[in-house]
Amino acid sequence: MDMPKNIFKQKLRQGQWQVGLFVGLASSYSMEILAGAGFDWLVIDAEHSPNNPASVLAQLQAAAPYPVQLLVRPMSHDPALIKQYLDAGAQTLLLPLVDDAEQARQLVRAVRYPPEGIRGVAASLARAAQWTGIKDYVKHANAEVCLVVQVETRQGLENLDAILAVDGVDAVFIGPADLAASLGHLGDAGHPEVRAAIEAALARIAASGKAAGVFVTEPGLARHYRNCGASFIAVGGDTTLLRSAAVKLAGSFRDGKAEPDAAN
Ligand code: 3PY
Ligand code: MG
Repeated sequence: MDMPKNIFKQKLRQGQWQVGLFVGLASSYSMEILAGAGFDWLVIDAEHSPNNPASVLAQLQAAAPYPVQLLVRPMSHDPALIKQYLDAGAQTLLLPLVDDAEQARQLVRAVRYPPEGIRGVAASLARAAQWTGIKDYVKHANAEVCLVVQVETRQGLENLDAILAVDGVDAVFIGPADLAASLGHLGDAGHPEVRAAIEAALARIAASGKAAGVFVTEPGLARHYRNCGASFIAVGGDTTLLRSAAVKLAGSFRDGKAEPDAAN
């Protein structure tokens, strides 16, 4: 079997518009529903959600038959954890809270085999390598791995140009919730200062030739951020979709008004 191409990475390089969803329910069963829903990409969240390499593996397996690209967001920059997700078959990783170029360089090293990096080698134990079934997996792996770093703090914004200059960083994704908190506007990602910072960051990322991404839930804002330079966006999360649909349904069968959706 030949090395599977990383379609998400190819499309990032071509500047193609890709729409995705955060997946936090930590269930291979609901993952399969989402995998067939029509998104370009889904990111399995193991930063905030109760996921681990075993539960992420089950979700990667559930989504595999569907035409959707899978990303994994690890809880930390730990190279040992990164190695497990890559071996489980994640080709694209979304790393949270990348604040400076040195962190970005260490992440590039974590996702690559030597001599460019430090990823440990055990193709016989790796689903990604089809347990040696993929021809020359270890020789092709570095080229197919896609590294997306999240810039979502004041420090990250200050160091954005240096982060963008790191070879091996394929894209930068802005996290509005953490960025708002870091800029002194906890819980208010729509604050004008946060919006302005996101707009400026997207333009800088796009001007650098790397792909820019952002989390956004309003269609109008998605169009606006696309005009600012974003080429891939997350438009929500499975937890929020389930909750809002459930609250709406429950409310529609009561006399009183339905509980309003939470802001975050
Ligand atoms: C954030 O908003 O902080 C995220 O990490 C996801 O968008
Ligand atoms: Mg965040």
